[in-house]
Amino acid sequence: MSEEKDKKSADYSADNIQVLEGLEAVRKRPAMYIGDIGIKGLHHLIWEVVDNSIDEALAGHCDTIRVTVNEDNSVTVEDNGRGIPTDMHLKEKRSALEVVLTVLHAGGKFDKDTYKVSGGLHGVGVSCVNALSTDLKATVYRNGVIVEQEFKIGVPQYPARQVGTTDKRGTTIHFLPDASIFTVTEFKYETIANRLREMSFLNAGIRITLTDLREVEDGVAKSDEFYSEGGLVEFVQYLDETREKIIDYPIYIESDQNGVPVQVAMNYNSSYAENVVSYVNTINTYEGGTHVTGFRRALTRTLKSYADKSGMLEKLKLEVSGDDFREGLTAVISVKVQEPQFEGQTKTKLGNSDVVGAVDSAVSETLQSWLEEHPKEAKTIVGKVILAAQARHAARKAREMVQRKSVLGGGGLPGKLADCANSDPTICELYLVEGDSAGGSAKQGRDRDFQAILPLKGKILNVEKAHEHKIYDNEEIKNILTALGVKLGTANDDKELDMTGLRYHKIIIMTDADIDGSHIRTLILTLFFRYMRALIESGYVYIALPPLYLLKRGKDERYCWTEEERKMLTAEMAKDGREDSVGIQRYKGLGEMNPEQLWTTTMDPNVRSIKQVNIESAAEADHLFSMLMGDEVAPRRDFIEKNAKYAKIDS
Ligand code: 0RA
Repeated sequence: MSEEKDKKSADYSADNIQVLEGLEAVRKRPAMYIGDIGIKGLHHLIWEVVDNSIDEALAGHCDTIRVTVNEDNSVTVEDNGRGIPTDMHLKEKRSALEVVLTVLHAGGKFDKDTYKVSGGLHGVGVSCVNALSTDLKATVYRNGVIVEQEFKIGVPQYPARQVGTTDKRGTTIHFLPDASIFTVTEFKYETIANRLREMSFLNAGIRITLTDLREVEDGVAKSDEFYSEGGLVEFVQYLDETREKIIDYPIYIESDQNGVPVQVAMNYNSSYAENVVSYVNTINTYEGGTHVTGFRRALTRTLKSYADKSGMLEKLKLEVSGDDFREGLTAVISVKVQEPQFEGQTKTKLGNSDVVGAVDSAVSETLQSWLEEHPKEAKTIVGKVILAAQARHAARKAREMVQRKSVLGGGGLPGKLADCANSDPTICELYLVEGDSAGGSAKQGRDRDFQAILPLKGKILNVEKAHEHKIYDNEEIKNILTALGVKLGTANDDKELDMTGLRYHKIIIMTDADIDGSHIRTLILTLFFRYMRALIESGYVYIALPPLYLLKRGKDERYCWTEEERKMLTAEMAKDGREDSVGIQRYKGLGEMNPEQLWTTTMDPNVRSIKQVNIESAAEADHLFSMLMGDEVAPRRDFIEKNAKYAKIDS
């Protein structure tokens, strides 16, 4: 390095080698940079590119971002920002554009003033996306000219070159993920849409559009536009769209405490669920952390002190707990932290201890004056807290009763459960089956070594509309709990589910392929989502996929799972093109299959396909469940009509 000036050309190649080594490291261990090489990591590429455009927007230079999924599953992200600088970077002997796209973590180094806080979980920059793409093209509109450069697996195909003039400004990044790196290469519209919607709420005033050129109908591509003027307040209104509000307008809190910008919007609804969604630097912190702790502390203390002063708690003979202040609460917390420390199993728990105080003081100050200025609403909230405390006591009694009974009953497995012989939970499966007749077929068809069957009679209780203590009156739910071997904690606190006694690591919901079946499936999923979320998060919950049709011609019998498959196979099996020579049986219910058929199509691990349920976005899942199961009928009907075949809750 001391002879730097004399060895320009040597430096140049040395720099190049360094760059190649950097990108090579990304290709060797992609998971270290983008989390994983599955569906999540694949989508992470989009977030990484969009984050750059969001940063440009937060710096005040860009208001529109367009994301397009192209027919070949490549993605184009366009913005109208200043454009990545394209001038020659003297020390590196290549354009700034090339540096940004090939040097790890180079993204922001030309622009030290920008407060970069979007993204940041991996925060690896667009060079990572470049390394993991077989083709990437950057087009920059800047200073009146258009400059472009193309790359293959991160390697420049030519130096940045001017290709025209323009009066536009902005950056366009087009990339095709490397199929030899990722286990999945198909982008999912809903996943992208959910994240972009979330982004638009978290960054008010930015217009983000999504277009899917893989899905074109009558010449029009599937498309959505996300734009929020009101930011977090609108986010809370969106989450509570289908719930009955008890306060007309969300409470909004914004402050900058010791360099930690804090934004909170919150409201109360008539439901029993707590729905607190939190973000750090626009990353969803599923596991919560210090910002959520600060919020809870301030909420409990401020409301408690107001309630005490109001005298409303005097007649209440019970103790009020923190949970009671959060029943029916919907809140979005968003903080920006310069050097976030992420902890927890999925690295989505904020660890920075100074954030507790920042959020606590922001929330307590604003909330206290809000309560004083809104006495009517304040009274409504305290009334709700009192009801919650009373219901919690009732629920605890009911829960203790149920748990005591199952202990006294000596193991006490439900009579309707056909258990399996094996007792190793890691290989055991529990099928939750709609109806006694299908349950009977499943019992006969199963492999009784590791497959257990629990038939469910009719519809289980809708837990979205019932208070916790009601669920202990419900036979079907009690059967599910005892069969599983889990113990519920309180509602609203998913941490407390006791899974130590869990008897099956695959819990497979098997319902008919009709509207009723999909309703029952959603009821069961709602129960898991609200009371046993840890089971979903651990990847233990699945949906069975029974076939829709059986095609027959002579001895040739084939099953189809989709309408498309039916058309294709019918054409294939048809003799001399005569499709009426193929017999079609449409399965309306599981009960129409005999045990053997049920085994070969839906239960045999070697051939069945089952969908694993996952929670991509807790906020989105909550919105979906409240919509499907809540009070307002119109959006639900709309949803069911659009998704008559499957409720899209899982991957
Ligand atoms: C470095 C410096 C400047 C802008 C950007 C990067 C930039 C990066 C991306 C990535 C996607 N869109 C982007 N837009 C801008 C600012 C340089 C200046 O002062 O003009």
